[in-house]
Amino acid sequence: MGEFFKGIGKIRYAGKNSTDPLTFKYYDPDEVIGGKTMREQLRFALSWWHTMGGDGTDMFGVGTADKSWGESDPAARAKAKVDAAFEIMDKLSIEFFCFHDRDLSPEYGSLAETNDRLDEITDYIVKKQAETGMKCLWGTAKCFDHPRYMHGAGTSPSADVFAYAAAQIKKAIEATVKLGGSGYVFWGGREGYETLLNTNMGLELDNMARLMRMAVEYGRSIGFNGDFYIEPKPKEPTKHQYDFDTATVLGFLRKYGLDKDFKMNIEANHATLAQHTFQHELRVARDNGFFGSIDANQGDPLLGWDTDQFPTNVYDAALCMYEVLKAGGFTNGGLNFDSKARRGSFTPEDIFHSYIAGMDTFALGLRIAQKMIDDGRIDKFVADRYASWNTGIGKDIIDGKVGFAELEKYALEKGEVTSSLTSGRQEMLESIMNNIMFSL
Ligand code: XUL
Ligand code: CO
Repeated sequence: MGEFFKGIGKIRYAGKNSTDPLTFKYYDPDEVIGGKTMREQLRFALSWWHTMGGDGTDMFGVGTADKSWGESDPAARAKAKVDAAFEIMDKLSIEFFCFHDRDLSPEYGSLAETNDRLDEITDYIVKKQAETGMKCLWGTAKCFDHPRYMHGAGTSPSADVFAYAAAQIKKAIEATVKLGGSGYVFWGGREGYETLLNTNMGLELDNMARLMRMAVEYGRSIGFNGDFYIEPKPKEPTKHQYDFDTATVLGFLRKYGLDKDFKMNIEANHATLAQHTFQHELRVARDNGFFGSIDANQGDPLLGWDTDQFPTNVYDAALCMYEVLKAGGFTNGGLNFDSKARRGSFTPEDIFHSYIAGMDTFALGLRIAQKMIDDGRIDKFVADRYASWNTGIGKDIIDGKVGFAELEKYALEKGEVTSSLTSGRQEMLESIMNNIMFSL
């Protein structure tokens, strides 16, 4: 096995004054922030699909980057991909990876052969994991690219397609367990509809829940004790996707009794496609006890689709890490870069520049988020803003001691209440945020 990235050594932390682009300026894996090392707080993961397979192909043109890893035969390429992925992870100090079944090994003539070939690759990965200590963050099944899934997988009108998807997911869960994965993701790119004129939405959602229940039952029966995740996204490729956003998914999970086994995998650009901020989606998950894992990327505010760019927006990363720290940090989850270098960034070094940019952005985000918490001004402002709920009538409402009759009496006695209001101080808080960010 040769070296794929000759001339690129191990990327080291060189501090913020370094001008060497192939160094980390802010990610110092062993530095302790908020009681844990940065590597423990951030749990970075490589995405097998964009990094190892994505060659820049788009609707208007063929790929620009060579992701053949020197092999034309699919099986040899799948194995070379493993070697290249482990080299990238080692050189960037990334300890986790995420995969779709078909990223690891493609489809062959029959499901049986496809499964056998996948076993060969996962055998090889297990060997590499034993040598290096690299871990699997989560696995998933690619139930959206093959034509059989044109109308959905779990929500297909065809029961045969549902059965095929179940078989594929069964195998993907087995692969995840074999690789020691601590998560299993459902992202429903084709689980939705183009028009309700041809769609039995009620049956499709019931069936999606049936598929997820079977996945939980099977996963638990073979020793998977990690988290199942749903990764919400409102649209693209389907016009309307059922897992629209975190709030919608919560309603679904609770309706079907799946809420004990599932958490959220929040993707930044999916949040913005749902017209939410990244922080909003994380807050909804955290407040409901469903925070799990993150697909870190960013969109382009001028484009209405999922551009999956490597994250460089430090403001968003700081607010994200603030939610992560407030949620108690990651347990089974981590920060997976579901991000791809731009089509014009086609050279092997661009993989390294992209990850360095994303990892440094989240390292800065972590540093700032911890500072926001230590500084305390923002948390104190919010606590003071809601102080009326700690005593008096506010506490009586929370304690269930009063109803409409008592509140009417209180309001009649009190008279006009505008004097109880205080300023929301948005501009002051945004200024404090800038002060915290730029005084690092
Ligand atoms: C697609 C997307 C997927 C999931 C895994 O928008 O984010 O790559 O992360 O299927
Ligand atoms: Co994703």
